Amino acid sequence: HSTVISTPATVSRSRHTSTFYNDVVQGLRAQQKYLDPKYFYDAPGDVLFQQIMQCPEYYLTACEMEIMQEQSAAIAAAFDEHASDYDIVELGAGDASKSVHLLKQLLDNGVDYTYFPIDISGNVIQLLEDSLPESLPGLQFQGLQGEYFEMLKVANDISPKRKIILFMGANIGNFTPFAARSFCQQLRRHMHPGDLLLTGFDLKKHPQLILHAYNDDAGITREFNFNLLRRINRELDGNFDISQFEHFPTYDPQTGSCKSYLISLCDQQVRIGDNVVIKFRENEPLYMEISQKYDPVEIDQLASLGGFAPVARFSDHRNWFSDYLWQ
Ligand code: AVI
Repeated sequence: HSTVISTPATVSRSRHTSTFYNDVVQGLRAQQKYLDPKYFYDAPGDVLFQQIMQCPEYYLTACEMEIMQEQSAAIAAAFDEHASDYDIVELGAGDASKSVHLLKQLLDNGVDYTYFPIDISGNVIQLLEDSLPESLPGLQFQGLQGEYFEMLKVANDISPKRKIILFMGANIGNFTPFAARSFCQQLRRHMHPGDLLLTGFDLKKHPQLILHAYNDDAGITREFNFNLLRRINRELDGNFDISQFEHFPTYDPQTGSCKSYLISLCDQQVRIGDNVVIKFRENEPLYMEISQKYDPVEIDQLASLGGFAPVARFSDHRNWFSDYLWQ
């Protein structure tokens, strides 16, 4: 089983760009200004996120890497206990540097599966197409660029097998708890009986550790946030003056909500294209991202509200991060 299927399904650029424009304008015109963090991930944003994952303060990647490196055999065994004849679908695959350990374990076990990495970034899918044949010789895979549910349908059209869905890297934390619940419910509606979900959660821990992870000393997370303003300047003909905004990450240990804002440093006007002018007051926040932290009780509640039943949990040695297997 060494066929490589390598034509990515693409979403047309013009449609993508106009959705970007509409979302940006809607967010900036709102009473409480916000941007959708999914737009962080253009080519420069992908590079910055890679650098964040290397930051000593950003413990999440190391924790999940440890789980994948040391517990892939146990995870694969749990897959086989609860599913048979399956493919692997990864939502928000990124560079797949963590899942690659699990994928290798499954290959070593002789599991006959196709890997469907889904990512919003065409750039990421292209990188995977280039790197996977080398890092995992013999892997059957099909990169899918686009929105998760749309592309999950495509994967199900291509292969009738059961799907084990990977949603790792605390991506679920980029939804509010309310939105995470409706995401789980929606995802479950796109899944079939016998499908499984492996999803990563960053756990509540000392607030300072969490805040520091989103405020690294080298300032890469700050650049990551600024890059979205730069992207608006580049792609939507905006004129954000980055020097007039300050990166302001927060963490509330009670709710577990880690939120990032950009604070306007003065009264200013920002133009987007020819038709839109946005006014910022001095000290007005622009809400950029939530990275929600959970405790195990909240995770079990989310599973049951989303229509799932937890079947296994894999944690790093400090218990800072958990990957949960749900059915
Ligand atoms: C992708 N996601 C899980 C990251 C997080 O931790 O919320 C994105 C990120 N934002 C700032 N640093 C990392």
